[in-house]
Amino acid sequence: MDGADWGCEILSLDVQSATADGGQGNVRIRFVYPDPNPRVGLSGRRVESAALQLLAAITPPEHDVSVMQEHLGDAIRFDDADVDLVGISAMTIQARRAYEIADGYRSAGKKVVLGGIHPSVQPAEALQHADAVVVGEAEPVWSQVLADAATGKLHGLYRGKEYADLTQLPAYRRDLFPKRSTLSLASVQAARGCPYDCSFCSATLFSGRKYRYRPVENVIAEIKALKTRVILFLDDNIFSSESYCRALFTEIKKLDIIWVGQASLHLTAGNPSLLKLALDSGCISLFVGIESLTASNLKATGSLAKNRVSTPAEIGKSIRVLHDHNIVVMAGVIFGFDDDDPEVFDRTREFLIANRVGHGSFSALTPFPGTKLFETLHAQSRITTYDWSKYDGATAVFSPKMMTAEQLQEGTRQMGVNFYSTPKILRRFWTNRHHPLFYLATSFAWRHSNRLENHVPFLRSSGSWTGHGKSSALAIERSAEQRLLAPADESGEQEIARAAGVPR
Ligand code: B12
Ligand code: SF4
Repeated sequence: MDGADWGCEILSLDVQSATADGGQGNVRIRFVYPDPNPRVGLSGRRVESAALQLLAAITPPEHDVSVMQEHLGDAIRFDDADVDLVGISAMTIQARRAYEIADGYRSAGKKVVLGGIHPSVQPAEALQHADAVVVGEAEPVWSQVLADAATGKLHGLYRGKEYADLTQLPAYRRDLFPKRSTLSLASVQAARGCPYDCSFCSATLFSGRKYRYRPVENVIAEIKALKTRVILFLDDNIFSSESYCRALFTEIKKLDIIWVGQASLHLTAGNPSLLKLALDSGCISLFVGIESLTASNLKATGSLAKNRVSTPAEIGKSIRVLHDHNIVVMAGVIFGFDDDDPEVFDRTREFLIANRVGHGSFSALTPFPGTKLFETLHAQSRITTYDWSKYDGATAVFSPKMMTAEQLQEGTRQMGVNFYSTPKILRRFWTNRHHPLFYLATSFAWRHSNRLENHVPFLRSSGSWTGHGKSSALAIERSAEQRLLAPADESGEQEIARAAGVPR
């Protein structure tokens, strides 16, 4: 694939010509997905990395690709002789381990490139552990990275001038990923982007405000090729636009599959005919980020816009519409907003139980770097640790306004334990009976993972990590004006590279 396909102005040389001219185009690439807690090997939700599957797919065929998913049990070996370039993916929770792995490979003489959401928002920090960092989506710059690696010029930051064109997105390369006995589902992405820009979320920052869609026929072709009956849509909101959804669901309906995804309440409960089409196409469960039952929190974070309902009564009514369509609801709830007092846990528990919500995903509010929430709390000096391995959604990493950090952490933990007690799972069964196997299997899996984490305290607290205080602060200072697309004059890149001590 040529970088020009993505409208990338950074490219001056493509891999094909590097191979033809110099005969040195073959790069042996190892993609790595780090386990945030490799010592216990229990974390990282056992889901295959879509990022690695896509990176493998956009790598031209003249290169050799291998993959290591540490969270699925692959053992990292730094001295592997058959590797030239190591590409490591990282969310914030994985950053610490990603840097350990990067340092290990570099000590063994390998070139390392870091990418994914965390290196994209903390590029100066990431550059201290890598030869190169890809800021934002890989598609616009990946051929340039490989061309530079092939000619020994890999260096500094790579950042596309435009978002990826999803009409060109290839199907993920799944052939490199051995079949394992995990719960992993085949995942497919139909669109990227989110217009809502909630203060605590990285999606809009990373993927832009505008939805970018893959052609329906490409999504359908990919699903057909998967030859599986169960699909997970990776989209932040699979109900992003009515016209696209109608076209997509109409085609999926012909395939005889079942699928799960994430959605807002607006185009689901607010549009029963579209919801009915989703049901007919095989939708069995939706993750709905209700975030909070307190309207002032929803207004303050901007997340009122996506669901368009704010009172517990309205939210409950919307959930009932989903239940009426036999959909198992997973409610995403975040605790620790400025208007959350210690009673918030009981109020939320009662609401979820009264509304027979099938699944709940409970997180302590986490100021991920690059988000508006991060900037606000950092400016208010309320962030208590910059040890990214604690940014796991379970640990309180800032001082909440109306409760203590301990109350936030313990209250969030108790929510999971209490919600997934056996009597409570069974009490919700009738409402969620339409998909009994799915409901019970996933409930007990969640119950197990909640209990497991409670019995392994160092899954929550992996010790202090002070070595990166300086670089974090440095990148944080820039975060307000940080953009993921390259500025026209590239002065921003030079500034980051200089700050990281890497001349460009
Ligand atoms: C699917 C998903 C998951 C899945 C699967 C993760 C997996 N194994 O791959 C599950 C459910 C397990 C999950 C869990 C969590 N997730 Co999650 N997840 C997502 C989601 C919805 C899609 C990610 C995805 O696969 N996209 C498709 C791929 C193709 O895109 P991509 O990963 O962005 O990769 C592209 C670029 O990033 C880049 N890239 C990525 N890696 C690399 C590497 C190299 C070398 C290069 C060059 C480029 C590159 O190129 C790719 C192609 O453009 C995103 C939301 C989003 N909009 O991104 C959240 C998201 C990544 N998750 C998030 C969070 C917070 C979590 C949790 C911490 C939540 C929690 N409290 O438990 C956990 C962490 C679990 C753990 N312990 O590791 C945040 C991360 C924020 C941050 N700064 O870290 C996101 C962004 C959600 C959000 N709205 O804020 N998640
Ligand atoms: S929380 Fe959901 S609606 Fe809000 S910005 Fe993130 S993806 Fe978009």
